[in-house]
Amino acid sequence: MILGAGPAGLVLGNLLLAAGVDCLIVERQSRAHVEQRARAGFLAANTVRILTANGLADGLLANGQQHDTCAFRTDSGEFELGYRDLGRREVHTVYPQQDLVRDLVAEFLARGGELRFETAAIGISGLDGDRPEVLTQGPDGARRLLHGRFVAGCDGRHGLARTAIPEGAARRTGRDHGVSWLALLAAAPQSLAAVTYAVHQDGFAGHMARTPQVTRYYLQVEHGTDPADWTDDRVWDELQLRMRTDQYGPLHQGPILERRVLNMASDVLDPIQYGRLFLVGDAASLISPSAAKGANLAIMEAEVLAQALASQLRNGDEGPLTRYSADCLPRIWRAQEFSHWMINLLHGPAGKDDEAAFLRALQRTRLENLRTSRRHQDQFAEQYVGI
Ligand code: RFL
Repeated sequence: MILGAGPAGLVLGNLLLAAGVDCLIVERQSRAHVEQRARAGFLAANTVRILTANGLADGLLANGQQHDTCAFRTDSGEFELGYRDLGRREVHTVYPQQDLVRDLVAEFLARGGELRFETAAIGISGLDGDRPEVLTQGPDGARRLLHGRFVAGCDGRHGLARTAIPEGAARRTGRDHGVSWLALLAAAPQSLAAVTYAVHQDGFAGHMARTPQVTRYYLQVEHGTDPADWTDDRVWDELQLRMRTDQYGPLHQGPILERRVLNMASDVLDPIQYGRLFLVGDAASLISPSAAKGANLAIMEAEVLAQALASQLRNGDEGPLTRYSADCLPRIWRAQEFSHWMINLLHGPAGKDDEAAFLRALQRTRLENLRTSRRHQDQFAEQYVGI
């Protein structure tokens, strides 16, 4: 039983079907909702490898764009980091998450999988035994009790699965980074060839390609900001200021299609399994979008869990399932460490006091290291484009 039809649940479901393991996905939202929910866009090479090896990459190979460079704009100028120039073979593939979800839903159904939309998991029990149960509520309000051998909690950060682990059986550590981003989707083509991170005294601004017609932008805003306060004109004025368009040329402008405030927060559960329950993706570990790792981690964990479940169900080998958490956590922590480093790279604290000035000087030094030192650039590229 798989809870959630995001990247984690859909990749897991597709891989299980390919391995001859029966599974059922329940998803709280409608099909239209999950197929239109715009989130991630940057897929790592390892993610593309998993999707390609499992026949799930036709859409992204046909329509994704390859990106091999990112750029930084600071008070002291602009610099680019080309990962290929830094000796990396890997690139990012830019493919909107909602398009990937649409492809994965279609493939899961084409493989004969059962996917119940508008059906929420509302209770999980029996995780200590060998026949766990999930209570669901469907669109007609009817409740059904599902039985299975295992439960995969792929239901994201606000899902039910992580709350089903009994008190004391897993430790949650986490941090609110004290920073918020206004996440914007603009109906405008990308203005810059590369992902661009602008570090400005008024706050961070980011430019990221999505599709030929749509570009994602981010603006650092105060905690508690109401997105409705940010009119299209205000958004474009602020983007132009922070992206320093007077120095580097204008941005292609268009209507803002979506604006939402993200509070940058991260957490990790340890372990990410309990009895017959296994957590995957955001349900296991929430990661701030500062380094674009969340969907990638979700897909890599789904691969590990699919292989472990197949070993258990087909060969009776419990080892990989027992090790699931230990196998996934080092990669989760490497991604968390890099995302946290990126947060410190992109955001200096506001304010005039000595501590704020000290932290801003450290931030400038980090950026300067990245601009001038090949060793820093190599390390950045390794973590940015790979996991
Ligand atoms: P999801 O995608 O949240 O899917 C969970 C699904 O579970 C459903 N659900 C339930 N279903 C049944 N019963 C219940 N009780 C349920 N409760 C919840 C939900 O409706 C949902 O469909 O989790 P998953 O699969 O773990 O995938 C995680 C990714 O979605 C997430 O990490 C990324 O979007 C993060 N992220 C990015 N990641 C990248 O790798 N690269 C990026 O470029 C990137 N950019 C981003 C991002 C996240 C963003 N936001 C909005 C947080 C950009 C943004 C703006």
